[in-house]
Amino acid sequence: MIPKYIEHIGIAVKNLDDAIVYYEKVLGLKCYAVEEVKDQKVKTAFFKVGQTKIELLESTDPDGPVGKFIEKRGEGVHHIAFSVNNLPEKLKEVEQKGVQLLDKAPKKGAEGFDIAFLHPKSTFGVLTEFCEHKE
Ligand code: CMX
Repeated sequence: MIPKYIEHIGIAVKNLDDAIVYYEKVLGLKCYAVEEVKDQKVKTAFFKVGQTKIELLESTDPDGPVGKFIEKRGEGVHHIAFSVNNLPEKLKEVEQKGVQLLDKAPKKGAEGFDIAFLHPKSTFGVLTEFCEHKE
């Protein structure tokens, strides 16, 4: 079970447009995509930093995962996403090692990735995503 690299870091923000200004005007990164992921109740904005991306997440529903996160913990780092090969197999493997899965099977995420989350209570407080891009 070796993740290939950190695919992205998800950051919960109250307002996508305000946060994009910071990443573009202060850090000098370029927002190359904005996409709504209805299934996850978020609107996302992406920036490339080398091989890794920053994914900004604005909630589209106060009862969605990011809406609840901001209500409870405020803005900030929401999750870390590892790129993996053979996602269904990797999920089985970590489950056998005692990790609680939030998704037993992959779902469709932003940018056409297959994604699945591991519960932060089994991963030392870090909501962890595995993702796989099928060419
Ligand atoms: N990182 C770390 N801990 C988190 C967390 C996060 N992102 N979100 C919630 N928690 C903690 C809570 O603080 C809480 O801790 P305490 O019990 O110590 O208070 C615990 O996890 C359980 O939280 P909860 O409020 O009872 O449960 P929620 O209903 O908020 O659900 C979670 C939390 C992680 C199970 C849910 O957010 C989830 O299923 N997330 C996966 C999907 C997701 O996050 N999608 C958005 C991003 C999609 C994308 O990138 O496209």
